[in-house]
Amino acid sequence: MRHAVRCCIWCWVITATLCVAAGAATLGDTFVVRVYYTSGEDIQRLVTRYDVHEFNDHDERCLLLTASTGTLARLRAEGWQVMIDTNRSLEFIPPRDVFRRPPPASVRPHEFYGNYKTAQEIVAHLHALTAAYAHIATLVKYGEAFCKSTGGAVTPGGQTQEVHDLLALRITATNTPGSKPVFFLMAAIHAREITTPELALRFAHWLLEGYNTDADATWLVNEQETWIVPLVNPEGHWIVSLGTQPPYNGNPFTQRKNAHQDRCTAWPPGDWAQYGIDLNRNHSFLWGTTGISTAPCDLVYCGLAPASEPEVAQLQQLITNLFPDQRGPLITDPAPSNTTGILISLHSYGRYVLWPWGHTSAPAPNQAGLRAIGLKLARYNRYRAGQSSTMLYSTSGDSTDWAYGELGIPAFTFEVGTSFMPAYSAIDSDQWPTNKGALVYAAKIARAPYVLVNGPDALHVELSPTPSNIVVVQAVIDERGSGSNLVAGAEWALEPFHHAAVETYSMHAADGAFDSVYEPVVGYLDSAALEGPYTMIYVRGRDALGNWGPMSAVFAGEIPEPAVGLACLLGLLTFCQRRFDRAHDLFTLRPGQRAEARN
Ligand code: 0X9
Ligand code: ZN
Repeated sequence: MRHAVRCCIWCWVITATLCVAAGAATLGDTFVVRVYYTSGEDIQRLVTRYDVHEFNDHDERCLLLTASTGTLARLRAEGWQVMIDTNRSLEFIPPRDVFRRPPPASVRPHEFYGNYKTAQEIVAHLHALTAAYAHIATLVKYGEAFCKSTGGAVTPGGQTQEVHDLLALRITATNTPGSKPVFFLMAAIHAREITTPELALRFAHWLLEGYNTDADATWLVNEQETWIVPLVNPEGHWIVSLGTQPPYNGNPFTQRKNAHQDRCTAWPPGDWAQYGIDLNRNHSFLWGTTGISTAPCDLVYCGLAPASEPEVAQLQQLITNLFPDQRGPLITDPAPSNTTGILISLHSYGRYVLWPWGHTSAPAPNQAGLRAIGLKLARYNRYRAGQSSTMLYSTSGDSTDWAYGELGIPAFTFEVGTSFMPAYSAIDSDQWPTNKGALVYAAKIARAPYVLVNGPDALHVELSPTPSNIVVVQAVIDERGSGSNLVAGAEWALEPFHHAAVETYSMHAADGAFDSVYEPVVGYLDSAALEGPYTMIYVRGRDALGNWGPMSAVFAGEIPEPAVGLACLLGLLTFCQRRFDRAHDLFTLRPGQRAEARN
């Protein structure tokens, strides 16, 4: 009964929406449909046979699928309860006049579907970045994609497949010695998830342009290595953009897999059948065990063998070279709490943060740590967070199960956005601002993710001048996303806290007592200390359990002019007069040397 009512409401909503939408856009022959399930087996059946989106409505108990009219008929014939989701269908199929117009010959050839970069353009962009930032960025060829490594190919439509190297951008200041923690960011293992390479490139820009202008970007480049693979599946990306080119002149093709024509001749790539191997089912950890298909045209075809595809084999090799193996051989072995390094694989869509295991609903041996990090990342992007198998569906051979299962790397899938191919403007209006904080946070905890996630964040680090030679260091220590214990302390230093023999200086609660989960803190330093080789001030906070969180920094030169500084100072002085007085007693200031705390 409840169902019948819901059905009628749906019919009404669909009809009404269709009428309202008629002026703006019309549905084509591809829809986004809701398919209702009753059991976990239903989910797995749908996932392995249809083009299921990264969406699982646990309340309504339905999945979203892309379906052509033929697929729709087939679903219904198989007895599934299916509803067309009109709004999502319209979103999925953009207005013809905007995107389906054949590009005039004068249009920049390296963009498609608005301003999305073609594979060639992404390669050119990477070369340009490494040329402009040669002191901190290098482009690493870590292999060749399938068609390049096998001598090329022609599509069933007669076009010569564009072939590609596999490229990674390594960002680090090479003049800081020693082995460094690694943050590995990969994107577009699924070709049609075309906002993800753009997000990876925006993170690269943030680091490179921020070097020497943003204090946090600067220490991340100095102290760590960031590896960015914006196009894990470059030849698949070329197929996607081919849909917008002559003779097709339509929407991008929804190619998900690589360009390996393994016993499938389906063309053009559809939601129901396309050639290629699903690279996110091809990794060698428990390959081929669940959530896969062995039919070559299926969307989740796992290939003939573990890591059979060079895109996967070479990626696994690259990651293995960068990270130590930190997990034992047994499926139940946890990685140690001081595990170093972190990996994020960007997918679309659904607004999820997901962690291993993906192959089983059993918790991973590091479930508590993975969950703590996942929830923290989701605090930044406000996505829903959960174990990938239970939040969505089970898969095997995905990148994050491999990275965690094989090497113990805390590895996360982000499902960004609300459709595969939104208007290009959605990247800068939504996806990048939404995810930037989460990516920066992941980078900041890369040294010891399971440890640092337990401590509070250090936010809003600022310096203010005083009438004397004392500079006030201010910050906010925020424990709310890290276990919500009380903040119990904070400290600043002129070097990163992990440096040997670093001198650290205590900070005080601005309101006089550490008695909250969110504490503005202040410290004091001798401005003479800033005339030395030190260019940044680092701050970190500690909770009542003794957990230190990741550090944040400010440039020593970022002391506001007195006019602004005085305004700040007036507020500060009334706020923490007693602390300020006490500070004079606590510090011995020696011109030209660093301030030393006596406590
Ligand atoms: O199915 C996938 O490979 C990922 N979703 S997508 O829609 N982008 O294709 C999800 C991988 C996460 N793992 C599990 N859900 N087990
Ligand atoms: Zn994906």
